[in-house]
Parts: sequence; C-alpha cells; structure tokens
Amino acid sequence: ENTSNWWKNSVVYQIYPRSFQDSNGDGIGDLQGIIKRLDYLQNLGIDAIWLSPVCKSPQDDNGYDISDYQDIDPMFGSLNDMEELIQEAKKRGIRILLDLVLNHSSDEHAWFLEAKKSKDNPYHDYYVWRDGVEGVYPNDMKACFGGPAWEWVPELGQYYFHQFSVKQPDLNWENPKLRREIYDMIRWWMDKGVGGFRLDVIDQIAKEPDLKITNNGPQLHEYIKELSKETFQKGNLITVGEAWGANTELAKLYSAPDGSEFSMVFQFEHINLDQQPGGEKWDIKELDFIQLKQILSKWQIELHGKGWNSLFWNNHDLPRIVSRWGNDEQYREESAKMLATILHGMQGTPYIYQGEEIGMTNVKYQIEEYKDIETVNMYKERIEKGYKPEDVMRSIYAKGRDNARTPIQWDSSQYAGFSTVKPWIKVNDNCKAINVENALENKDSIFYYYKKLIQLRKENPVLVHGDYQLLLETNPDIFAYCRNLDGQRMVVVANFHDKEIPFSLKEEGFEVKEYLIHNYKEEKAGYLRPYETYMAIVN
Ligand code: TEU
Ligand code: CA
Repeated sequence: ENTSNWWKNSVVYQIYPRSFQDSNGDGIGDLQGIIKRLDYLQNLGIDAIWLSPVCKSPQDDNGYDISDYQDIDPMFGSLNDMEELIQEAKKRGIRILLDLVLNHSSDEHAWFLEAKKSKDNPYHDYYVWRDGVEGVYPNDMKACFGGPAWEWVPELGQYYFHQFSVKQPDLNWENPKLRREIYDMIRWWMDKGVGGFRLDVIDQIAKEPDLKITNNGPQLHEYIKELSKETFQKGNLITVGEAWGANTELAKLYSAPDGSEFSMVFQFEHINLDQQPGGEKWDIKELDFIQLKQILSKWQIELHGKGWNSLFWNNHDLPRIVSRWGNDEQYREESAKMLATILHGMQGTPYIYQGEEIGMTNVKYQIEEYKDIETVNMYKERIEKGYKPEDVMRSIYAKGRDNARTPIQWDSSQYAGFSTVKPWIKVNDNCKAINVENALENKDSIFYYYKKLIQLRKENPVLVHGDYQLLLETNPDIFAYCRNLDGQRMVVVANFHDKEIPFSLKEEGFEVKEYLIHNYKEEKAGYLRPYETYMAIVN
C-alpha cells in the first residue's frame, strides 16, 4: 500500500524520557533505559515512539528549552545512545520521532549568547527585540508561565520577547538565516534515521508581538510550507504539529493530503471542555459530554478525505484521562478501556502516552513535591492573589502537568522499578497495585486491551479508511458511532458514566455480527453496565 502514508494505520507511543526508565541510578530516566524497554513496547505493538526533548538543555522547562539542537543532554546519554536507540527500535519495526522545539530556544543557546552581545551581532535578529526603557514594557503581553512576555537586557537597552519562560526566548522566524540553520539541523537528524518529528507549539512561530498575535500569525503557513519542502518532504516521515489554536479549517491546511505541510496536528478543541469559559485551565467545570461528542465528531467528519486527525486524550502536559474523565477508583479498568475504545475506533493516528496503557492515574502531592515550572509559578501567583490554598491545590490535582510526569510504574518495588534511587519526582503510591508487571500477568488487563485495539487497527481497513457517523447524538450517557467502508459497518458503543443504563443496539437498527472487542466478559441483553464499551461488526 502507499508507503508514504504508513502512519495512517500506525499507533504512536509518547515517551517523556525523564520519567520512563532510569538505567544509571541517578533517579532520572534516560536513553539506555528506553532501549531496555523496547521489547515491552514491541509487545504492545506500537509503530513509532515520540520522544519529548532529550537535547542539551538547562532543564528550565524540562527540556523544552534547548541549548544545542544537535547534541544529547548528558543526563539522558549521548549521540551514540540516540543512534543505538534508533537502530534497536528499527530492528523491532519501531520508528523514533524527535520533538522539535522551534518556537524558542534556551537563553543558554550559543545563538542567544551571541545575540545579546550587541544589536549588530550577526545572531541578534535570530530573536525578537524591542528598544525601550526599563520598567516600561513594549506592551502588556503575558508569558504562558506567568509574568510579562518581555525581559529587559540593560546592556542593550532592549527587551526580548518570550511566550514561555524567561529562559525560553522566542526565535525570529522572519530571519531567513535562522530558518536555514533550522532546516539544516532537521536534515542532519533525518540523515541519522529518525522516522519523524513532533513540532512544539508550531502554530506560534509566526508571532507578531506588535499586533499581540501569538498563534496563527499571517506568515504561518508560508513558513510551514517552506519548512516542510526543505526537510520533511525529502523523507518518508510522520510529522505532527502541536497546534493549540487549530480549528478544522486550519487543520485541512496542516494535514493536506498533498503533504505540503504536516502529516497531522495535535488539535485541542476537545481538551479544555472542563474549563470555565473565560477562565484558565485551572478554573474547572463539569465536562459537557454532549459537547465532547459534537466536537470529536465534527473533527472526524470535517477531515474525512480532506486531512488527517491525531487521536489523543493524554500527553506530558495533560492530566491522566482515567482520572480526569473516567473513574480511577471503583471502575478504573472499565473506564480506561472505554476511553481507549472511543478514541481507537475513530479515523486518525492514535497516540498512547506512557503509562496510559496500564491505567496510571493522577496524583495528589504536597505543593513542595511538585516540580513543573507552570505549577510552581501558578501556585505562587494564586496564593499572592489571595486564593485559598485548598482551592489552588484542587486545581493542581486536577490539571497540573506533573500528573503525567510521575515515574512509570514497572513493578511494586520501592521506586516502582523505574530507578534504584529516589527519583527526581515522587512515585505514585498506587504503584503497588498499578504496574506493568501486574498488567502483563493479567490477561484482562488494560495493557492487553490496548494491545488488541492496536492489532484491530492493522486487521480492519474500516477503522483506518471508513467514514464516521455519530449515533444517539443527544443521549446524555452513551457515545456511539458507526464507521462504514464499502458497505462494511462497524459500531463503537460506550457508556461514558458509572450507572447501568437500558440500551439495545437492535433497537438502533444494528444486528451484531461479530464483537471485535468488549470490556466486559459478555453482554447483558438490554443494558449497558458502568463504562461498558465494545466495537462490533454489524450488518
Ligand atoms: O506546550 C505548549 C503549551 O502551550 C502548553 O505549555 C500549554 O499551554 C500548557 O501545558 C497548558 O497547561 C508545549 C510543550 O508541550 C510544553 O511541555 C512546553 O512547556 C511548552 O510547549 C513550551 O515549549
Ligand atoms: Ca538516568
């Protein structure tokens, strides 16, 4: 089949290296640790691994502040380790995707160290500067992790622009010399055999600070098309752009079938539906289930034949879905399997975030035990503003990024088999029960359910190419849809809640021919039990 679209029936596994597997006893995950776990991932059946950044970095934002795009940070290993990982993964039919952070660099990158020496330094315009006077910001733009988006450099009498931390100065994509260096760096990685890239906040690279534009800037698609042409299109890669500001129209550009931009994007319209309107992600409200069904269905229908969806609930920035919209106590296994079924039954490329395949959950730590710069800054800001500590902690428990960053729970030993020493961040106490060792011994575990979902995608073209129709649109508990390819129809049915509800597929006009997967041992005629889900071929 058309190998240039190999990623259409593939499943990608995201690894956050610092929390995946420590191999040298420093309490931090590393590349040799990942190599040790490749057989586990081959067993799961995934086709590609997206690695969060492992390049040289002062770790102000856990590696999303890069100081050398062409070297590996010693805490993770060396370039030789990366080349070994690429080869060892290839032997197992697994491609390695690197995380390209092109919107900003670290302030310790050689380019920035040069840039701030003088206004006429050849690297000065690799970044975004504005003349000014101390204490009078060029405008009132704020940075994502708190504080102003402008940082004063007295020696230059200028401010530099940073959408994220002070140590993450924004790169100036208007500068063709910068763009050329970026393309050369990407091709250097392609020559090393990487299988693709995830592009960090790629819809923010065409920033226009004077117009207060951060994402979807006027030059954005011009830059992306040039980037794609100068690099990705020269290989047989999967590329996925992180685009918080994407809507379906823009996604048709990003994932155009002619390959002129990316393979697909991470869109987030389904992600913040439990956020109060006009609030921040920390201001929580009840999930609007009907809206969730509408939005996921819109993306399925709009991009069918016109683009390509990524399919995800989790990543290293998001709370764990089984705790967020499932039930991580009484019905942890059933609800984790239900959430996975809803996603993996859709058209697109599914992404599994490390630990999702064993139903790892959120955590509730003491504030001193949190590490993420976003959480630490938010806590300070909200306490100073007079928020009650218990309210701030409730927000952190629900939406803090460290929920996704606790060490992978491999077994029930002291540090969960992740390390032989105290890890950089506390291990979730529930690792005694929730761990890979237990999952591999239990044939009904979430792990084997994910393994089956991945297999089904390989065996059933309707999953990859079929169209999509939402069923029971207004039903307040059931997420059901039908996929159809040349007359072969498959339905996905899911009870999204913890109560038993009357339901009969027959009454909806479908006769089950074959169950492909089911999260209960058998069907209870006329009912859906709590979080019950299945995929079935129907006539
Ligand atoms: O995230 C983009 C981003 O905007 C998120 O930080 C989001 O705003 C926040 O997580 C909401 O809680 C990317 C990376 O995924 C993230 O880890 C980095 O911190 C960020 O860019 C800067 O590189
Ligand atoms: Ca280590």
